Amino acid sequence: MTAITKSVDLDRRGRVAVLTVNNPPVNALSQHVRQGLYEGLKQAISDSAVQAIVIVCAGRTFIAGADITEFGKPPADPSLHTVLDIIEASPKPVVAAIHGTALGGGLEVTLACHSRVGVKDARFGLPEVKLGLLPGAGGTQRLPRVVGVEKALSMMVSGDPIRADEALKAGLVDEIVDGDLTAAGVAFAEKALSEKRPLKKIRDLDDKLAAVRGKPEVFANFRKSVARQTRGFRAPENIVKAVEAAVSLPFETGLKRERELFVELLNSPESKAQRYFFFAEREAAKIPDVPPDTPAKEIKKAAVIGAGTMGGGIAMNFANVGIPVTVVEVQQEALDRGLGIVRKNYETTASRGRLTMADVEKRMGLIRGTTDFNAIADADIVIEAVFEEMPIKKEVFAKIDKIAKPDAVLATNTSTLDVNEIASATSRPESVIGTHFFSPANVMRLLENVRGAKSSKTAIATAMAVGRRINKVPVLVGVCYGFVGNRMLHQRGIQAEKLILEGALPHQVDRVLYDFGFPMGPFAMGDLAGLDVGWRIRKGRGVKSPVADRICELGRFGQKTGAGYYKYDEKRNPTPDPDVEKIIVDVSTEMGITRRPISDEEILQRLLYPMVNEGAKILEEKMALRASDIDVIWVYGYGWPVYRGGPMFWADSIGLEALRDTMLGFQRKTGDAFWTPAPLLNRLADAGKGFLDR
Ligand code: 3H9
Repeated sequence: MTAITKSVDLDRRGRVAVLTVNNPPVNALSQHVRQGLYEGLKQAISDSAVQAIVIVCAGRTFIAGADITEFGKPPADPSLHTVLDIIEASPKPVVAAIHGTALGGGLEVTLACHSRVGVKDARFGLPEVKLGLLPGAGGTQRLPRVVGVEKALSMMVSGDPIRADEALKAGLVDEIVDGDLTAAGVAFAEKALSEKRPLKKIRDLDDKLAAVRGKPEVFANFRKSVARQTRGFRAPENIVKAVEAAVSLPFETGLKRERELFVELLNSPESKAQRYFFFAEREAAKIPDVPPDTPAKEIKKAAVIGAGTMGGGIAMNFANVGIPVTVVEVQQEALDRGLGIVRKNYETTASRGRLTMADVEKRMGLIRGTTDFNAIADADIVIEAVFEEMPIKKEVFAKIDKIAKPDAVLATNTSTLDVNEIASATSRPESVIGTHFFSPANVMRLLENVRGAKSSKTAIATAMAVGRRINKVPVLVGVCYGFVGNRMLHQRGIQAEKLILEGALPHQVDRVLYDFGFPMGPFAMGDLAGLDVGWRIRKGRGVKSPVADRICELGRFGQKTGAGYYKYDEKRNPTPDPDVEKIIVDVSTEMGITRRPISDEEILQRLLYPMVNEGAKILEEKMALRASDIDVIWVYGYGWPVYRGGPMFWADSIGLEALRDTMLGFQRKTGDAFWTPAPLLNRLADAGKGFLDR
């Protein structure tokens, strides 16, 4: 065995050379990997004793793509293109032997090879779109030649990998193998040699492209089918353009076009934000004082207290990953209703073809409903999801304390209450932690794990691990009103209300946020969630919100009553309502406010800058570990467009000085202390720094 570089070895098995990449954790194509592959191939090609070459990877996966940390730095030779050229031009067959995930540049390496074999649980994908990029090493030109234009478009625009059986069917792999992968790759190469198979270069294939040549409607239909989910993103359109080039241009010219489109994306703000977010998401898993080796409790059984909308949704998360879960309710009727909704949710998913009825039954079989509180006794984690009222929560926790296993993690799904006070109702506050799920809890990816003053490291490690296990993105936050997400949302809400009183209308405010990239604005969101919830809370607290209160007094609770801030037709399509406009104008008049036209720019600044300012306070109070955690919360919990990174990244891209000065301008105009910049914002603005380079 010869070490070509620190990450690539060359070995020989009879007449077959084996190049092994070993660049943990995911065998990304760092410079030394490219160098190793290039030099290794050169040696193997010039070695007369070698007749075929196998490329295989050590560790947990095949090459998972280009090394993302190299983007934005000066390019270092050899380029990936140079490596692919030498593979494809090799006079000796090159076979890729694949396990784990062949992703991005990794899959592109295999597409330059003459054959591909993979183990049965391997996955194949071009996920560059998730980084705001396109496959820039021939992927947009080669993949359609193998799997056809429509499949290639769908793989590249979704970025989702396909399984080995699907890859085999699509012609993306030649054979599924088992046993020792290197041996299987060598055996395949031997077979190719003994059968004297001609070298198959994907660049020479044309039949799948010819099938759509002169049919622009294929692309038009595809664009239409993805328009909604790709709104605001730049990469999907460039991917489609690159595939159009594959169909209409010779291979080499197509590659050049791919390059242009790739470079355009690489330099785009959208891709910079998405690449930042890739690492932000992974960073959120890291907690400085709870290192990865902290023992986490293995969750074999879970229990959820409360079968309401949240409780049912939380239980589904466990059942979805095969963890038995007990749901406890006080009344049989409420339990039946809650579990009935869970079943209906699963059946709806099945009716859309995303689950089989057997899956539905299997999952329902993992959810056990009971009115007997003692049934939580064998649960490794107990999650309370009852009414958001402190006395009730404390009563429930006192009860849990008496029954739950001594080492169980006790979690509360509170969204507003003090986790420390809840924990004080137990004899083991170290086992208590907040797990703030977002509605619908079975769908939304965000999980705010709330660290109480006494939460143990094991409780934290367990909440983070179980969050990942149930396919959430857990982010650790501290105890404060609204935690991180809702605390910032509240600031936005205050301004939304002021804006409509000063002269804007709900649909203008909503449109500005929709155009920014949110799925909807605050008024449409209120109508969706139900305006009665906030109304009831306000009445309980003796707080007023003149416009919202008047709308609710008319029985307009939002979508469910066919009217709220908007009117809805039977398909729940909204239209602005003159009656609401009249209410708003009346309230303005009663309050002595002279309405004025408000620009979209002012609306955006007044909605989002206060969120950033609150984010600065949250950071200073250490309620979030880092600015990027806040961004993760906003992207996964509130639909902040990922191509704008998140509020803190976005603020940095505007410049904190400009942002702060705009806030001061609003303060001068209104005299409102609301606009006082947070001390951290001031300090960073003065120092010319951003939240992310603190
Ligand atoms: C591309 O290929 C462009 C080309 O078309 C051509 C250009 C010319 N680079 O996710 P994990 C790190 S674009 C550098 O927790 P998992 C990651 O940050 C690329 N680092 O593991 C983390 O570090 P840390 C196309 C990378 O098992 C550690 O590895 N490819 C890269 O849950 C473990 O990651 C992609 O977009 C990378 N490419 O999931 C694939 N990938 O431990 C991106 C990961 O310090 N990667 N790291 O926090 C993934 O989707 C997942 O990492 C993967 C493993 C599925 C592979």
